[in-house]
Amino acid sequence: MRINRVELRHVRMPLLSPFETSFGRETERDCLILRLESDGLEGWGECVADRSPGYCYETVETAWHVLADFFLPAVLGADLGAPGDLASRLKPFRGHPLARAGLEMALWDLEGKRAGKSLASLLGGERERVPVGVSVGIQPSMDALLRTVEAYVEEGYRRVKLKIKPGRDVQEVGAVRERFPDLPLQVDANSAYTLEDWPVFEAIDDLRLLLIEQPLQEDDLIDHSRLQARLRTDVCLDESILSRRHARQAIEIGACRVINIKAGRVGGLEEARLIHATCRERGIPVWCGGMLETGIGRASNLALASLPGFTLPGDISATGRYYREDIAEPRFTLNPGSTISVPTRPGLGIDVVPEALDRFSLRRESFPS
Ligand code: NPQ
Ligand code: MG
Repeated sequence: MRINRVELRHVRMPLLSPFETSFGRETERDCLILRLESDGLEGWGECVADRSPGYCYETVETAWHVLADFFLPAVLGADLGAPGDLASRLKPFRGHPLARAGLEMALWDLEGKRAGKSLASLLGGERERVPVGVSVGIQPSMDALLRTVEAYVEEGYRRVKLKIKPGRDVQEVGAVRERFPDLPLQVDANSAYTLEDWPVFEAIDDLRLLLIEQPLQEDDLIDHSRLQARLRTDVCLDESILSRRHARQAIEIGACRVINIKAGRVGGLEEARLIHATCRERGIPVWCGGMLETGIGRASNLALASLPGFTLPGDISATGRYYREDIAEPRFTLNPGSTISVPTRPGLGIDVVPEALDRFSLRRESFPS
């Protein structure tokens, strides 16, 4: 597979409603979209870096820089093997997993189109539909929170994740649990707590949650293992797990009993698949996280979540959860039973809508120019 040309775009899409987490409140979602050309085929990729380094240190600007100046020159004109071999080609470069993963996604799309196989089948997926849930941001009031959760439950979501932060936790989650006694419920702190906050965890531990996601700092497996030892509720790691080694070590020291897998965070689908295998061998359930993806990244998430070890519902909501208009078709909708169907056409199995993509593009550049 020889890459003849790459087009890079900075895209900004308005969110249907603001999304607030422990690291901030967003009304628009930025990302980078890559279009690769290889022997008359095009491959699409999404780099899930955001405008600000809130979820992780990368931003659309750092990803643009690293792709334009280092990663793209390393692949342009070269004869590439399988998409998973990108790692060896990018070996001279450190870090920037979101930028890596965006490029790798486009290679997987190309590979699927070349082979006439869906991304799910290339990765070893086994499910036609995957169970999904919805991630609910921090709301302006208790009333708004209960109404928002109720609306998603009425829409058919059967697993709800609540974002929490210090001061907006026990009362909020307790009220949702009281109102929806049997709803599969989980929380995500995005690293906002320390072990000093033990009383919060002790209270939350009584609320029959599916899991508590990333309560402590991302570089702190040790305190996560101390916390997990004191909790009945499963700790799930997100930001802390950047590679299969992190996954293995976190499991070995009891830092978590569940892992959230995001291809972006771990540098691509190949590493995601390896983490899935590591967890499966050890009986650790995994689920597919979300980064407010466009239809391109959402299609990739659905393919990944079709692998057999993804036994918990993913943060892969319907397109309409986030966007009025998307840059790819068809839109993803919720099936009865809180599932979304995995694309079956070759590659990612979606079509990018050029007019929509142009309208949301703030900047574009072709390589080689
Ligand atoms: C998480 N995702 O699991 C992330 C957090 C996240 C669906 O909860 C812009 C605005 C980009 C908010 C990327 C979900 C974001 C964002 C990630 C939130 O931790
Ligand atoms: Mg998370």
